[in-house]
Amino acid sequence: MKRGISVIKQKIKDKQIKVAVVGLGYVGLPLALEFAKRGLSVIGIEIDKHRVNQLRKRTSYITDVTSQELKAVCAKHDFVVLTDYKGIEKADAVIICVPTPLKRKYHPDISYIKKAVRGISRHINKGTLVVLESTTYPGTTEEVILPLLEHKGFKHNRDFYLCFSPERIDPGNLDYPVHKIPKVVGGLTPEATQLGVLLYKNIIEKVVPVSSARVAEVVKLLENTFRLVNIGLIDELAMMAHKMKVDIWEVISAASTKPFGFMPFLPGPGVGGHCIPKDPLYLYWKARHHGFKSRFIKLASGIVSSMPEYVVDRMQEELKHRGIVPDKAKILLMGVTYKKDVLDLRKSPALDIIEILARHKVAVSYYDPLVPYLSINQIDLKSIKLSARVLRQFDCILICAAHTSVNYSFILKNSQMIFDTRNVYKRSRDAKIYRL
Ligand code: SAJ
Repeated sequence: MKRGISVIKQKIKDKQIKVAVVGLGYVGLPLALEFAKRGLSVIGIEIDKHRVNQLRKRTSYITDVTSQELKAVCAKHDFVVLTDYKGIEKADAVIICVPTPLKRKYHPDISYIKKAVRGISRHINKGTLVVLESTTYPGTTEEVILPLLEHKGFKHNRDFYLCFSPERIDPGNLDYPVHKIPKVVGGLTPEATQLGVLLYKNIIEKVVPVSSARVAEVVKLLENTFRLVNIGLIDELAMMAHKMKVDIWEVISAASTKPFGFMPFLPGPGVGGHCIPKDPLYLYWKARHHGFKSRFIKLASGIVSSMPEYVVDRMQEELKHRGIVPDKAKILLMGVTYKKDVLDLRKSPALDIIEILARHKVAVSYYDPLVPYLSINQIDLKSIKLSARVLRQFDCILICAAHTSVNYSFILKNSQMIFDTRNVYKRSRDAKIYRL
């Protein structure tokens, strides 16, 4: 049945469309639930059978989605979860939220996108709107997805409509749930953009159309490259300030009083997570194909990647000052996730630090209330049971992630030395505290 743009447009306006969300991770699941909560029929397509079973048992595996919320939405609304792309046959709109990791040599890995699009193309009906949300290099939508969907004689802007709309989910940020985060949408044609805008207006307060999918792809990469470059800058200034015997934390706090033209970033033990270390390298890689070498991205990436080594060197320098042989020291890492209060170890600098210390044959333990055990390469560790007696056994407590649930005055009272990479102890002049 031929479905021109007016048909799908009317269906979206009448909230009669069925939305398929491909990939039910930290982006796809909240998005799927948001559409379902607004009364649209939602088909979730997830290839991980374990996740599908959990969802069917109404058990959430995403921090930002509670099992209670999942139960409530599924009880009241129309949200089915499938492992097979056959579900696409019933969909009027398909949103792709699959991972875009890096391969070796920091090259983009869009194999998940390709696999998803091949599955979709086998079952897509004429008149369907397809939106890619996964963060990727500029040109992916047009150069990779379009040909895969046109393969069986489908023609863009006649048989289907294609957009890019960057995901902006911020895990753990309760101030900005999905519907409050403005959504950028760029289609391969104005008609596609218009449909994308109409679709997201069902769930998001502010939708921002842009002139093309390529612009929308670069918007997301600019946002995260901006963060990487500024984190690299403040990490470098922290190293510089230490040499100059200037407290970088006081400098940042005072600079932040400037009401315009300044945005504070904080030094840290390195940059982890699934976005900031990776997204700028997608841009760097594509720019190289256009004969442009981004010095900023390369430099910032290099600086933030050097922070774990720098933190270990600094800590060992301070241990020496206290008459302790660094490689004989007993170290306790406090907080191993990539940032505070988020249960996510992906590219966490704390893991790099553990590996560096292990290479020095240093006895390293960790405590993290969110992470009961961890295993990296051949190193298997369990989070220690925190007590005054145990704390006193360590020559240095190295704070890498400052979870709010930890009692830092208890830690201070019962430790011999603390290396604080997150300025937990702010103005404290206690002689046993060292900071970046
Ligand atoms: N970091 C610093 N100093 C800073 C900020 C971050 O060292 O001033 C470190 C963090 O400790 C962490 C890494 O950088 O290891 C990334 O931190 P992040 O705050 O950027 O958090 P992410 O990785 O969760 O980034 C996400 C991104 N969201 C999306 O891509 C949709 C990012 O665009 C958001 O701006 C960010 O959340 C956010 O603001 O929380």
